[in-house]
Amino acid sequence: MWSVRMRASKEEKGKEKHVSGAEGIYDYSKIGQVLKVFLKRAFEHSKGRPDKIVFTVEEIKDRIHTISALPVNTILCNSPEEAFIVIKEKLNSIGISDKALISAYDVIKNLPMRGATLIDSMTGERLEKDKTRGVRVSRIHMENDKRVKLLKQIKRLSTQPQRVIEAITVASKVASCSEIIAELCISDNPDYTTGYIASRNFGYLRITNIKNQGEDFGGRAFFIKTPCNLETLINYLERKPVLVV
Ligand code: PML
Repeated sequence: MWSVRMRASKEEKGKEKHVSGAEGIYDYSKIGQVLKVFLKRAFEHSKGRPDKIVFTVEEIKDRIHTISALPVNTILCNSPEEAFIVIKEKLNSIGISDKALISAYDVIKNLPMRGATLIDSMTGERLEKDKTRGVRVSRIHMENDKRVKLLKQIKRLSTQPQRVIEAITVASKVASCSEIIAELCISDNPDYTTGYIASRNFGYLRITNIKNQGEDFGGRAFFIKTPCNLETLINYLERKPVLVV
């Protein structure tokens, strides 16, 4: 099997700005077809035309772990303020401190990164070594039958079901780590205002109006139970192939 990944970006004010990305795990015979789909996607993204597209096609040599997809639910909120109250209540109830939540929001709002920040769930301290890159969850794929089932469930709930499927795939891998208590995600797409919190306790909870239309901040924070072996955790998130079923 092969990991196929695409990352599209454009230069803005001298900085490389992320436009879109895609990835999956495929049989050798599907690689050409997948590359075409990913290329089309890179050029048709609402965030504009990229000026750089990087493809990685890499043979998977490790065993592929199979994990279950998190169950999906939606909480309707009318504003980011209301969303924050719901998120705080849910995260506090599983042991994440206010300090940690505030620290996560601060990074997501003010320090744009491609990857996720790792936040100590008690002290709020940032734990990732590379604070400009963050941690990137990779080598993931949702099994086709599961994808089709979930698409049926969410197609009336989201204008962008594909985005939701990809987010559930990421969140399921993240939630499969015992060192991570929960995740908070806000899309960096200015037109997409639904975010989520996810954990093994309450599954994948979509939160509407987590930010206002037009705001272009966004990112992911993983709340970590310390002490933990960060190197092993990051290696699993970034490098271990996982199939979500
Ligand atoms: C992103 O990739 O932009 C984050 C996606 C968040 C999806 C939230 C949802 O609608 O379930």
